[in-house]
Amino acid sequence: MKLEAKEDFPPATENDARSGNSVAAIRKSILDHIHFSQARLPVMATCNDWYVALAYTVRDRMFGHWMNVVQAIADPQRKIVGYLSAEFLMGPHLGNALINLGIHDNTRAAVAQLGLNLDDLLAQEEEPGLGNGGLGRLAACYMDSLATLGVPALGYGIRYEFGIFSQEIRDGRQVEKTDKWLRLGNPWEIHRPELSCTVNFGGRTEWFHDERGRLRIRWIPNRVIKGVPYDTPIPAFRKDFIGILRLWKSEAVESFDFQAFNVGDYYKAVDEKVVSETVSKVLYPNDEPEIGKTLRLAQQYFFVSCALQDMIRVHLIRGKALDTFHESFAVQLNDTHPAIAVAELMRLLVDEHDMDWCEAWTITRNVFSYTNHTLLSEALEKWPLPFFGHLLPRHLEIIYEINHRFLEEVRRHAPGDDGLASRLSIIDEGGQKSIRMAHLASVAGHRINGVAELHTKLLSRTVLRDFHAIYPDRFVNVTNGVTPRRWMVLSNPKLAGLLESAIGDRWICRFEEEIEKIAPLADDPAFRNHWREVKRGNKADLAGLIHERTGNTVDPDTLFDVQVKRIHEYKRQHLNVLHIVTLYNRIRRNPNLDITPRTFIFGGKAAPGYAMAKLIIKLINDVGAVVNRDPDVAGRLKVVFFPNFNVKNGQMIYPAAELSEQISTAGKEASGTGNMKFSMNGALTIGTLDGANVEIREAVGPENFFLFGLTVDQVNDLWGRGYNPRRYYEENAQLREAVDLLYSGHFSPDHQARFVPLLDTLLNHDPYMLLADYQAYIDCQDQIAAAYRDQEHWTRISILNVARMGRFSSDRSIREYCKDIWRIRQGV
Ligand code: B1N
Repeated sequence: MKLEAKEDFPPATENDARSGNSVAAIRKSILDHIHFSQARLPVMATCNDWYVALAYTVRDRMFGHWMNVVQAIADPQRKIVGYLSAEFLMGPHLGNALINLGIHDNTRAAVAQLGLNLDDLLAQEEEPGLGNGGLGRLAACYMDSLATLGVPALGYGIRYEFGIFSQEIRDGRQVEKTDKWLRLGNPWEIHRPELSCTVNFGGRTEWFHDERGRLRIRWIPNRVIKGVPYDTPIPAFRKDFIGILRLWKSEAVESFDFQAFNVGDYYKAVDEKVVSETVSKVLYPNDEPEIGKTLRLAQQYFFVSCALQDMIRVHLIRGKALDTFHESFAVQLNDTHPAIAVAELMRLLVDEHDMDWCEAWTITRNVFSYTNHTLLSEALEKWPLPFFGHLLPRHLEIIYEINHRFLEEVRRHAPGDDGLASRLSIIDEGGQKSIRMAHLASVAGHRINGVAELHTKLLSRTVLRDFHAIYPDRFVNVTNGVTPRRWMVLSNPKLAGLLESAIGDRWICRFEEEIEKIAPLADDPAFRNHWREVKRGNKADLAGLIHERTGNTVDPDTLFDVQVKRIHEYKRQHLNVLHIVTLYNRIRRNPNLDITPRTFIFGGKAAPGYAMAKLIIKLINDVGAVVNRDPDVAGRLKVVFFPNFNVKNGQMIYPAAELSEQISTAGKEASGTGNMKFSMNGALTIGTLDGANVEIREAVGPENFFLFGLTVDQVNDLWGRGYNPRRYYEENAQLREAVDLLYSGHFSPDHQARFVPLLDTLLNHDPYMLLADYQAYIDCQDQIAAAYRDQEHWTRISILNVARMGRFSSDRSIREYCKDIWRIRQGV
């Protein structure tokens, strides 16, 4: 089907009064929205009114592009990507849209003519924090790249009413505040009630005879809710194209209200509404799953069912029969959170659309592929059987059937190997029986991918080893990437300007081919000077923000050493603290010591129930409090904890960083993506051979990367030989001195034993091998301190880091997904 623009309805064009991009057109449009959308007199308009009017002005300019996407979605020749993710950490839309639409400068001018400052309006936007960290932000970068590469894409997720909590630091501790991001409305989304879906829960299944006399199964649920989609356009960079982010809100189904009203039970009706709306109420703030949380499974099933119903609707609108569904859609499972989609598509095809099981399975296998984001066993999703069957009785039966047929295939493949069958089974029979979602995703997916080379290799040797043994061809690697639009052009305009003056602006969407053209300039002293000026400016900006947010004064002429990411023991923020305490001890011993002055900047949220992570936050703040005010330190060391690390704050922090801390225990960080953002902004990396660090080091050159620490093999070896962390403590005076000072209560005079749980863990178990890596880390940091003193050399390395980051654009990642996984031709 081709949607023709009828003559009576000419499409809007660039020159339209409503969508023109001149300063005058933008100014007029803002004023129109103040009047027609906000119903305000300009003199009475609040900052938020102006922000909303501007947001609508910008949104208007995406609707023409939207129609192109509708055309592509309606075109049966074009495959659509359905990206299923429980999280989309988009970050603020306005600044990004101005950049991608190419109207930033004209908008700034238009806003100025209205007597306003664009930065104030940008600051007004509440960030949609619908994700925890890397996984959710990756989904956002991928939406940007899909649009920019012209691939028709629908991102499906949940419109959480409350996103990730906002973090305040009080008395050095994390305090969580609910994130009321929708309080003042959301001008970016289009509410589409006519596309609502219903979703069932609970109840039971029963056999029945259909009208043709065949014996079939139907699901009699005991609860029905409605999913209502809200669409947000994700603009391509300077192309007439967008991606659609379609997020579902849960609501009560009208019929339920009516039933209750009929018997006069008003309160029951209202209660029904409350319970139904709970499903999309709040994002789970953990970056690993909590087992057996009904609401979490309900959330997953809710958005996945809506998404699949929606895709089937689109497919049927294309005028095609369901047996070609896999030609219309490639569906990516962003980790196992949406893996229930496998059973749901089978249910929709077999139960609702009367398809034969084998045919439905072939389609399902063709449609889905699965991305794994973690090897941590505690993070692999499992649902206890009784509990799963209670919420989704029909899906439990379907999973049993999938598993039965799969295990038959396994037994044919390896007759008599019952161990293999039980290791591969979707049902974990050991102890409390449960469903292993990674197995469900791996049985169905025609491709399984890890997110960095090392991670994919470890995945096929450890958690999915048996799958790899029987289906080696399903495994592929797609190393993560990040979008240079948000993470360079938007967040680091000074650097983008310098790059543009040197090599033009093609690097913004042809990053892989173009960015390396700055490499020769590493040898140009004048260019290096400009480079340093850019970094110095960004550091001064961040210093201002740090002062505003924390009251700390930091010196932009010190080395900015930054670790921002979720707080987790495996990420080893406390190893960084051990380095700080070591330097502090050296200064205490010799107050005149000539050391490279550093500012240590930390940021990140701890899961509210993760006591050790919260203690690490307190540790950073307590150490900071003592070090920052010690007169002997004389400003040579500063430690700040930047509160509420999120996308908006990240955009200020990455551009100002000079040293990027990527110090996880080898084998624990699947990829990392912050490591890429830092390096693209000219920070050098201190890192272990973990996740994408390995590839970053290869790309920038080993001589331009500060490597330390045990490798994955060495870590495993050491566990095998018997790891005794206390030995490192006893044999290393510097380490002992640091640990002892922490034990002594020096940094926690109000509560001497505060850090004992953390320190005892290090000395007795040390599951992340901090003590084993301590000396190598300190030695590497000492080298860095020396290297920083040669600013010409440091700048050279910084330029080469940026020049060699071509591979780490999310455009490259998406090209690989298109080719190796989705089998999609690229669009416009
Ligand atoms: O996904 C990122 C990677 O760069 C990181 O290394 C990885 O840690 C991160 C359960 C997760 N893995 N697993 C999660 C998030 C939320 C949740 O409820 C697990 N996040 C990652 C992108 O590939």
